[in-house]
Amino acid sequence: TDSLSLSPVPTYKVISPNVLYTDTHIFADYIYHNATVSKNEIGGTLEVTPTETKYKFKTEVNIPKVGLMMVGWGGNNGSTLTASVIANREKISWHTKDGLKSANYFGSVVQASTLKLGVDAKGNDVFIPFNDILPMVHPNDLVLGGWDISSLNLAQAMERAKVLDYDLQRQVKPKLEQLKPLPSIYYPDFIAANQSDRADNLIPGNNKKEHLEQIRKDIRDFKEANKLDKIIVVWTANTERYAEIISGVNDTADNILKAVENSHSEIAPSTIFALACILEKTPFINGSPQNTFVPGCIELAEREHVYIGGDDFKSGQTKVKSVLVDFLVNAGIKPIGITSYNHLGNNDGKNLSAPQQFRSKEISKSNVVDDMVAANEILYKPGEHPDHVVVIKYVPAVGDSKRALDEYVSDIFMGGKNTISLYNTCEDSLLASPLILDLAIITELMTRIEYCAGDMEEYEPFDAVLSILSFMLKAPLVPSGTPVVNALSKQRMAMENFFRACVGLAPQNEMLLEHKAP
Ligand code: NAI
Ligand code: DG6
Repeated sequence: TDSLSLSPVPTYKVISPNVLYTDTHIFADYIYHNATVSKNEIGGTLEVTPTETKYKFKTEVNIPKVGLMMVGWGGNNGSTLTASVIANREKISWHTKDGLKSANYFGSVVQASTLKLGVDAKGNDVFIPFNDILPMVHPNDLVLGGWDISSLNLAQAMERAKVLDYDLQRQVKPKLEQLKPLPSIYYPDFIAANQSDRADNLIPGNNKKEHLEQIRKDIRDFKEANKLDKIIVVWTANTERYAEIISGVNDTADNILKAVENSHSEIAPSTIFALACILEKTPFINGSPQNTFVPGCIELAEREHVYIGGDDFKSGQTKVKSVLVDFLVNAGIKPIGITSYNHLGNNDGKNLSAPQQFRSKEISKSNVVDDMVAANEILYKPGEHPDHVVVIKYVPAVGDSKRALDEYVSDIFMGGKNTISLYNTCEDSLLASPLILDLAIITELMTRIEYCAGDMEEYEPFDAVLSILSFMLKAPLVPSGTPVVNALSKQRMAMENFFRACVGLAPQNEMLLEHKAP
């Protein structure tokens, strides 16, 4: 692990009898405060019992050498991310009509946001970079690679994407020309027919078991060739149609492995990648909306104790929605109609112009307000929902610069109506690419944290389904039977407070009692 950008030495130290630092680990004893609520059978009153659960957390502090392999590496997100990491690594600046620009990691929670550590002697907040809370891999140190059904090298892919400024493209081109995606799996039935003309870089044959084995080998070879300690794989390839859930085929771990051996038609490329990763003990994150994680795939991840996360990067319109609806409902205002139009002209938009692929995206974009609505029975009767419509149109002329138009109509005080209209224009890939980094970096960190609670004798990893990634995802995958949280502030709090717990710090509460009752 030569020349890593981030020292494993933390920039702060928690002084507490509950926290122990060793050369290899941070150990923290933590009390998790919660409250259980039950209804009194007789009077119907809610009875609330404060609870305390003791946890121990153990975090490995040495930062490994990590590979990030992207499926769909030659797409807009994959090529934009690769060019941007190289530009950051080499501290490149470039000229635009607005002046000189320099490489940055804006839009990455991990790289460009801060969190409050505590207060100083005068009661002023003290902030640290998010990535200082625990030792995390720096994006400049990631070894990038991946697969694409299109054979273009990364320089050609970057030009095709038309996302980055020409003067930047010009400077990173020599490095990108050397990078070529590995051949991938193409089952035409799963993505739009309009993608067929770029499918010229394929693993031969129709045998799904052989495809799975080839992907497993690719992961092993990449690890070996680059002397990596770990690999994280992120799906940033085209949105697929939903796979049908068929009993005996993809409903259990054993059935799905058998179905792959039989090359069953309902096993999607993204599921082959997920299965290959799980069998290689490599975390796999799905950045697109399709149901890659069919029940058999989730069962396999649980059985093999390999982290999985998804679905669908939450980049722009949906991120705002998961803030705005949370704000409205928590302000006692009742959204009754949400209408979201998108038009975009990149290859993602082209693929989504096909009905089945659009349907996958429509589902992930539409479920995002469910938890906020269900939390307020003053505004919404059980089962009641705002009208919620999502429209996506392909308009080649606007390229990657997606337009998102939203209208929120709400019932307010005394029969009044409130209408909020939003219009957002933005390079879609510049919003999504930093999320790939956050997903990979937090997932890698999670592989170095273990916990112990109750009568457990050993430290163990967490549930295989990484709900901690929800902030970056439109339709968060959560462990079976646990609630989905979509509200952005809650998702951020969950990440921040979890990492604070790992260094023995109490959750952020914002009570500011030191100023109110000094
Ligand atoms: P893109 O269409 O530019 O890139 C996708 C790439 O995947 C293409 O290069 C294509 O050749 C490749 N591909 C398709 N099937 C493949 C397979 N089986 N194996 C390997 N490669 C394959 O799309 P873009 O804009 O990069 O987005 C990627 C995905 O991320 C899409 O599914 C999109 O819906 C999703 N997404 C994008 C967001 C954004 O803001 N850009 C936000 C949320 C999700
Ligand atoms: C049209 O909406 C294309 C989609 O791929 C989105 O651009 C992407 O999913 C981002 O969506 P959002 O709602 O997070 O901005």
